[in-house]
Amino acid sequence: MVAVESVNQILKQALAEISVCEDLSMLDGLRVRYLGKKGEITSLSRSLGSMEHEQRKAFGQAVNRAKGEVAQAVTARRQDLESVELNIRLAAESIDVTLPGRGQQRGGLHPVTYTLQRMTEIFSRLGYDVATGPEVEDDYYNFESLNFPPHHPARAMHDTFYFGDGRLLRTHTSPVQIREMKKRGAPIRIVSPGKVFRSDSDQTHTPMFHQLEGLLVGETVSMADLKGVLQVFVNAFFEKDLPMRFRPSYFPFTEPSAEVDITWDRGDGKAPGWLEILGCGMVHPNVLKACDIDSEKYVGYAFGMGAERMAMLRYGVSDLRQLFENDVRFLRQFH
Ligand code: 2NL
Repeated sequence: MVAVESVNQILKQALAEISVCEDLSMLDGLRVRYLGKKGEITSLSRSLGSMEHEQRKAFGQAVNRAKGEVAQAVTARRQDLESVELNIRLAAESIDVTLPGRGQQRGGLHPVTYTLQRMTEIFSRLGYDVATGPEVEDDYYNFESLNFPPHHPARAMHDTFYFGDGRLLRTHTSPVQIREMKKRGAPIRIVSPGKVFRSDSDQTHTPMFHQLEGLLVGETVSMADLKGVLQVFVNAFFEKDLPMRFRPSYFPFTEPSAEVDITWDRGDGKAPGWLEILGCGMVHPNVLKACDIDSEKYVGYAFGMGAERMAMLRYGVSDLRQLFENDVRFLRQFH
């Protein structure tokens, strides 16, 4: 029975190796080593021919049992290893659907942009067309056509940025309205929002700011119409009835000219004071003439106001510089 003992010995050895095998390709190597064509157990069958009947029967049974047990052990081990591998993959690829999302930041426009849009829209609803034009202008469109005499001190009021070649950065959006009057003639009703530039920089002035100008030219236009329209605008913009007053002023391009104040409660307990918010007047006949509009037949009013000032009043911003720092913690509040 020595032969059967050796089969059991190989079987024991095979089962031991299979039980500790840790990977699938090694396991297949073991299968080939024991059960393959030239495998250790397969080879045992070859010695059957030389055996006596009784011994052969016992040996054959032992070999067959060994083959069966090894095959079964390999299959069982393979299933174990495959399930371990699958669990590792499932753990690695799992998605925790309860985790919070990454979120999406919402963008928005600058408060001055919202304000300029709001100002423009109010006049749009009143029937004004919206006109825009170049930020780089020349002396004619920025000054001469607007009745600024050459070398007149009023030009100094505007602290102009010059390029040195005759071009300049517009100091107001009036040039846009000059271009529109020349193009379309009278009657006309427009507003021109946009960036303007003045070489001026301190706590209350920035070298670039935004403005909305308005212009209406017709056959029967009066200062009373101007006052009415501005009162409607102010009430719409601030969403309440605000007392207004007109103070005489001077601009080269309007005559008469006025500055407009509203009453404003600063919220400091003191009585509300007057606060200047815009300049306006009746278009000077020389300006109409420069635009080839008959100044005997037509009259007009015009006004201009700064958007930063209006934004500060609307949103309660106390320092102009906050509008230019672009600190997102500040800007986010206006979305
Ligand atoms: C202010 C004052 C003003 C105008 C702008 C204007 C335009 C044309 C003709 C006549 Cl084409 N006038 N614009 C008139 C009066 C005042 O602006 O303080 N702006 C911030």
